[in-house]
Amino acid sequence: MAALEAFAAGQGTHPLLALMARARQLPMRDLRLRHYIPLAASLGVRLPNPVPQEIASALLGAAADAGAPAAQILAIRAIDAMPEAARPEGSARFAVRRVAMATVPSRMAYDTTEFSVAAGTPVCITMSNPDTLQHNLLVVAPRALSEIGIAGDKMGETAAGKACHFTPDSPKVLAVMGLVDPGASGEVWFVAPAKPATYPYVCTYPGHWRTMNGKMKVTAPATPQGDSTT
Ligand SMILES: [Cu+2]
Repeated sequence: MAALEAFAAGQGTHPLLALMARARQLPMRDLRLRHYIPLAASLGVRLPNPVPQEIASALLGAAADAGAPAAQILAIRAIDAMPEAARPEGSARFAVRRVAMATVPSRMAYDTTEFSVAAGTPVCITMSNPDTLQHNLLVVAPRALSEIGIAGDKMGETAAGKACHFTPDSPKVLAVMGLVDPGASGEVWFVAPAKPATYPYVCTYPGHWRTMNGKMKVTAPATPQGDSTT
């Protein structure tokens, strides 16, 4: 965080804008495999209140830009972290859908096996882990449950597997919650896909996927609200 602030000062910009510029350059693969945890930690960046116009415009632009998913999530989280009254005008459409779930002790399962969300909605899944084992949660492409589950199994309980949180290097992995220790909780932020379908979520810790999975049903986009032009 100190390095980020120093970098931003050198660029003559706010740390959040510097961070978004860096995030914009991250390929999706980096987002899946390496950078999701540092990005989450970066949310300690404090915004002035009221938010200067320059930052508000940058946030709204990035929040709508699915072409740069790391910067998009960063912007959505920054908006979400603001007090509601301080959020930039036009940010209501980035309201976050929160899904809270838990692991079921000794059952190799999530307590929530299905939820629905409208296409394009920002989602935050939190998972508490009262079990005695580590677990993770990956959101994957339609019909990719067994392919990704088997890829996780093949990593085995190795140091290399743990280092990447048992995240298979596949474009079918859409969002990653890293390993969550016993007694801890984790979270993952992503934007629900634009295409309505059933997207499985799964724990890829070797041996878990067959019972530890669920379905995210993405429905047609909600009709815009509060838009007087339609
Ligand atoms: Cu598991």
